[in-house]
Amino acid sequence: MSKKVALITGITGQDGSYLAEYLLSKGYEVHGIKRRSSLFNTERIDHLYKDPHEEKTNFYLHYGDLTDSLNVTSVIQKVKPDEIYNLAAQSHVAVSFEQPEYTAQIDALGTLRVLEAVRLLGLIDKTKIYQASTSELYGKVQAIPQDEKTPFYPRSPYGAAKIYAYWITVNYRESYNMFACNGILFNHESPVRGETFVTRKITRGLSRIFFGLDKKIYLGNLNAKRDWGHAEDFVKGMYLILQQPEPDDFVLATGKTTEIREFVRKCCEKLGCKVEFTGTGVDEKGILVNVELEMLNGELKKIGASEEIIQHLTLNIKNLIGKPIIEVDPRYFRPAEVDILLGDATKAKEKLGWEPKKTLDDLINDMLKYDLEKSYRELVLKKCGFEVPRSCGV
Ligand code: NDP
Ligand code: GDR
Repeated sequence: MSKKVALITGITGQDGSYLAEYLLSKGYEVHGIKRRSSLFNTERIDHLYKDPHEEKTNFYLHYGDLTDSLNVTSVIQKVKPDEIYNLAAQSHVAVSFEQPEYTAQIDALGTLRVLEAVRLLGLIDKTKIYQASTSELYGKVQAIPQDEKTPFYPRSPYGAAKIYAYWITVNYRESYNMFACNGILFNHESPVRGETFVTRKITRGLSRIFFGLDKKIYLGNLNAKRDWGHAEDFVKGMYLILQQPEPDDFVLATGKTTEIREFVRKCCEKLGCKVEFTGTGVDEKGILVNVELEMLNGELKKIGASEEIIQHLTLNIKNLIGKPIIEVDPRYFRPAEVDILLGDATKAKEKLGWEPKKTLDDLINDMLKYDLEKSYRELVLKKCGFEVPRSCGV
């Protein structure tokens, strides 16, 4: 049997990189669309690349952009994929308030361009399409928990663009008999989550603070609650959605929700530290009130941190007792907020046999291990006289 061919838009993003790795492990030939940029933007997938001059590869990249219909059509014509995973998006909710039109161009019309290309190229009977829909569609939630039947009420230009993408996917399925499906995915994170999303901002920020590289993390709304899973589990669900006999839409979620404040507390506990929140609204602060060195040691060993990291942290963290390490900055408040998301993935469990394997604890362990190692490397460079500048993107 010839190998299956997949095309992933957004392959350089968090989900694209996990999905590419997963499909390659299943023997797929994987093609991805990457944007031209003035600096390399393939850090998350570099480990998958093989120089075709030197060895055989199943992994190919094509320049492209979802704003460019001709380009989308010509890549699909060249690749003739069995499966398209449309993951490309301006995916940051807060940024969508600053760039609403651009967000609609990619997240709404970009999806239309993919669907229409498949139709115009006569690939309807060959190519299955996965659309990256989102729990942001529920926005101002109409029921708790949310499942496939819960009405949508988006609260951002991102959510509004994604609702168009959701319905145009359903419409192409019903109008043209296309195998086009929505995965309505609740938040999922990983060590390679973008650094401006709240979980990564916290694990990265705490790691830098605990090595003495930063003093504080500035956050927005600490009251929001999210249903956080691990990207590694969620991309397996995307794959399963396209392996069903009939096209359909599925919620993927963990069924547990956690407040932002609680996520901070949990991360600190993993490092033997206790954080107490005092004040309200913009005056709220998270103060590091206690460190249990034995616990710090034990927890770090559990997550697999190296001896050097444990030694450095043991020395540093004591100096932080009594210091405010979290502060609220209203700059991160959104014009409209999604207060709570909590998904019910019963349909995915029953029909796809999909269930998340990694817990929130596992997720935090993975993220902290990665970020502690990254911060330690930065500290070592600093000690050798090489300053590592802070990114201005955060
Ligand atoms: P990321 O932001 O990490 O990745 C987005 C990808 O889209 C990147 O590869 C990015 O390229 C690419 N992209 C952005 N704009 C364009 C464009 N104009 N043309 C082509 N490619 C573009 O997102 P995630 O991996 O977290 O999410 C994947 C998808 O799933 C997105 O559609 C997101 O909206 C959706 N989603 C995500 C959830 C989550 O919790 N992660 C939950 C539910 C839905 P570059 O690297 O060059 O910026
Ligand atoms: P979200 O993720 O908006 O749910 O979208 P994000 O991590 O950006 O925000 C989650 C919640 O945390 C609050 N928050 C902050 N958020 C950010 N980014 N930075 C902060 O400093 C901060 N402080 C508090 C937010 O207000 C929000 O309530 C993600 C994206 O991956 C989308 O593409 C995807 O569709 C949804 O998840 C499901």
